Amino acid sequence: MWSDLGLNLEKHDVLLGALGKAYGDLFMAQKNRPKKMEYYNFVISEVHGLRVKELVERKKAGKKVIGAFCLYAPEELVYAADATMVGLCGGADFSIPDAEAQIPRELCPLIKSFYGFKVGGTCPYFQSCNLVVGETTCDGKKKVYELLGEITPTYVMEIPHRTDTPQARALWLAEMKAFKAQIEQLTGNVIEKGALKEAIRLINEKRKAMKRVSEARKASPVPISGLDALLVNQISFYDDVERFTKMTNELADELEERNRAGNGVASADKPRLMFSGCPMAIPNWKLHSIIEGMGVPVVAEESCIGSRYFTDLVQPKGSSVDSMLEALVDRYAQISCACFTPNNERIEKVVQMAKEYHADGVVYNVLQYCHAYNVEAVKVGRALKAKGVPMLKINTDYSSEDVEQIRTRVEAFTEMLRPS
Ligand code: BJ8
Repeated sequence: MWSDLGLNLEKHDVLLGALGKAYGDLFMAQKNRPKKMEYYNFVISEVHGLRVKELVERKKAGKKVIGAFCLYAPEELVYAADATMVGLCGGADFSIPDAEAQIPRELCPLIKSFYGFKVGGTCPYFQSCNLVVGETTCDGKKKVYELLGEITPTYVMEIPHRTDTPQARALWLAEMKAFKAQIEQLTGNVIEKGALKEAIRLINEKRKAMKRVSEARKASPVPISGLDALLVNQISFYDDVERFTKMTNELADELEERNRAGNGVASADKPRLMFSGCPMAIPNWKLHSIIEGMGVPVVAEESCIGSRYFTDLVQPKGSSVDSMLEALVDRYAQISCACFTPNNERIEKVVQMAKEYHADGVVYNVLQYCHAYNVEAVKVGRALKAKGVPMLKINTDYSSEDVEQIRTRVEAFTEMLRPS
């Protein structure tokens, strides 16, 4: 199967070895983990095994696999056409040298990581895709999609950078329709209203399950570590949707039970930190592992691999395809990525989340060269300060070189926080 996918087997083995070791060191060493995390352990152990086999089998049955790099790719349309979507954002340092051999070093690590996975032939998910869908969000991604288009079929959605004008709304609807047509052409399936309604239900249920897990983290003591919650969010981007939803609801049941019993993973006298900023694609566990390695729990992620993915649901107001497309636009326009301007909704959401999750402080993650999140940190920090919530901004990449420096800064930050 691996050679059929065109994988670089030698490099792929090195990657799997490193991933397995990091997972064992960081996740399996945690104390008092929820029992239902066993499922996610299993998914990771089979991350480049069973799940890829499922995708390959679907393809053999004539179905299509579509890769995406951003929350703005409307997955409901993909599932309505009986195709499967997988997230391809790169969170590994491992693939960056392959990227840097071809594209500038001065780029966000998330972009270099996914590009490196493709040119190095080391990601079976990338290799399984019939099409990848990019989007016009940040400049780095836009330009790299042009290069990606030279080596793999790539479709780019135009995402308006404002939501407050009728022109932006019209563009969004037109792009939604164009994407639908593209998916229909690729799959040979016309998206009918029944299938679209069912796909909306499917993805809404998945988001609701993830939201239940997130809600449970408002309790003190917190019933699940930030690392485990982050892992659940990371896995949501490539696992089978129905199975993932079922298992995540079971995890949420266990967390709610833990909360009733006061059974937590961190001492209630520790400060609670909220995470905000750039996404942490799998296997980027860097900041969470540093913070929680000090016994300080991370209780929420205001991030695309976090709240921005599951907070808003699609709410159809009618049953025609057109009205459901409108509902998709309504929902997708609510994702407050820093690539938007103005982006006051995000500032308000961060402040609101810090309050709801009883966060004593916010760690703000900027991936190197991500200007959008870096600049927006000014407004976020100001708004949090006005509510008495301190923020620590960390500018980092995927290397381990700055781990000790970050640890020292987080230590100093948490020492001045008082648990609420
Ligand atoms: S909706 S955050 S997934 S664009 S971190 S690549 S912005 S330079 S990942 Fe993103 Fe969609 Fe926005 Fe979310 Fe560019 Fe910044 Fe890198 Fe980023």
